[in-house]
Amino acid sequence: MSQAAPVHSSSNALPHTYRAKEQTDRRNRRTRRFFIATFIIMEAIWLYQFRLIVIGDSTVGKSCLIRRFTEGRFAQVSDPTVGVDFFSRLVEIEPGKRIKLQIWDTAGQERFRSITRAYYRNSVGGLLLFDITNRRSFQNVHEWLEEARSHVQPHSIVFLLVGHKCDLEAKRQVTRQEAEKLAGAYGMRYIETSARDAINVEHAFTELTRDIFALVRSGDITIQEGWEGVKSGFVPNVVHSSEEVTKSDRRCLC
Ligand SMILES: Nc1nc2c(ncn2[C@@H]2O[C@H](COP(=O)(O)OP(=O)(O)OP(=O)(O)O)[C@@H](O)[C@H]2O)c(=O)[nH]1
Ligand SMILES: [Mg+2]
Repeated sequence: MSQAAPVHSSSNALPHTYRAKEQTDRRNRRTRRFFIATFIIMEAIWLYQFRLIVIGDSTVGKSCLIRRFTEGRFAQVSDPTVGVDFFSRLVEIEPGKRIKLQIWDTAGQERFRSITRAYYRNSVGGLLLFDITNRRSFQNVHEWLEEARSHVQPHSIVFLLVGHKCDLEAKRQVTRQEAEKLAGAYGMRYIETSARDAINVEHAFTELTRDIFALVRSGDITIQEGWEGVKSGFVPNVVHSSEEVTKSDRRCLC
């Protein structure tokens, strides 16, 4: 009687080198998914999203300040902003507490005013810039504030007054004292910054974010349907792979 031929499972029947390659590919795919998922989680978790607006005369340095904050670089030559530009960055205001900032960079030129006006209403905070070497830009601060206040109704914006280009001390036309006095009269903080030398750039955005966060925490600013100023955080619930991150649901951490 002839002996039955041994039965191999299909995977056992595969040549050894092919099986090894398949295992390596599987492992690589798993590792890649893990890193993508981890990256997305790192990027995705924030407590709140705040919308900020940056205003002030043309050439005071709004775009350069925002670029220094979001991209970490300074461009000596900067084209005037046309209408509105959009930037975004996460900031950690306390260990483990991250806020996503949506920053609207507006054109200072008068001819774009009808466009930029539309962005006040959905902003919870803003930087009001003047150039410390340009007295006229300081005198126009009042006009900018009036413009913002009249278009933000029924909400209000938490502003920070910023004296920009503080690296140009020799050309200064506005003293720190008078700028602090004006800020005090408006109930704002005052900070001097330089995008060129990266002075106080992080500080300006972080302080403003902290001030808004304190108002949200105390209930003075609330999340409202149909208003983009403050949105609640995004936290993935269960994460096993990059695909599941995109499907995860949103919940408020307030
Ligand atoms: N020395 C110095 N120059 C700066 C600084 N920030 C901006 N500038 C210069 O100021 C000029 C205008 O900068 P922008 O950022 O384009 O000005 P802006 O306020 O966005 O102007 P608009 O878009 O027209 O409203 C550019 O030549 C910049 O190089 C700074 O911190 N120090
Ligand atoms: Mg600009």
